[in-house]
Amino acid sequence: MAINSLTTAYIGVGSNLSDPIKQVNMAITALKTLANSQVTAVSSIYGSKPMGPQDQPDYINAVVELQTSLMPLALLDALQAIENKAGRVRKENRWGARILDLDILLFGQQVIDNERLTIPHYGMKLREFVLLPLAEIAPRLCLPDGDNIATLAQNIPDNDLKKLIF
Ligand code: A4P
Ligand code: MG
Repeated sequence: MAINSLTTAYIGVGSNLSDPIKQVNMAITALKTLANSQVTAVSSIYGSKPMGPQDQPDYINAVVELQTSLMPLALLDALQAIENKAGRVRKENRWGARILDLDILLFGQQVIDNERLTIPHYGMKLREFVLLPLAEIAPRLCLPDGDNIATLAQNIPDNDLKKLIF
């Protein structure tokens, strides 16, 4: 890949602690100032039921599209720095409550599987709170395996996902 070439990446944003709408908006603002990157689309803000343990608050979710010349691991480092700045404490409990979670859903059409990164994100096809916001901003997008986002979004139960802020 040529140096400085831009890749379109999609970031899943989620929060269910410490004023989640504020956390998601602050994360979107932070993404807008990310080095070597430009935000080109932001979904509506959605309210979603927790996937995983049910004894936790509902989530706020959104998806952001950006053009970036960062390499995937540099993008992950930058996202984790934003999570840490928001006060995220990493806990052992899988799928438990969190102040801010930033997942790289897609990085162009690249398929990546190493110790730190699995792209496409392993759960994205099964999550209404990822597919519906993603279909909102990129309906014609296809995954590296050829699946179309709009079709995946049409076929997933919405699990009471609600658009809160357009
Ligand atoms: N990692 C690997 N691939 C990626 C990727 N594509 N993007 C690694 C980001 N990180 C990736 O992440 C653990 C490690 O995953 C990172 O160090 C990175 O190297 P983490 O953010 O510390 O852990 P996590 O997010 O708690 O783990 P996990 O299992 O990925 O959680 P999920 O799958 O993100 O689920 N319900 C609703 N309604 N909405 C939500 O947003 N989120 C979760 C978290 C549970 N339930 C939810 C929601
Ligand atoms: Mg995560």
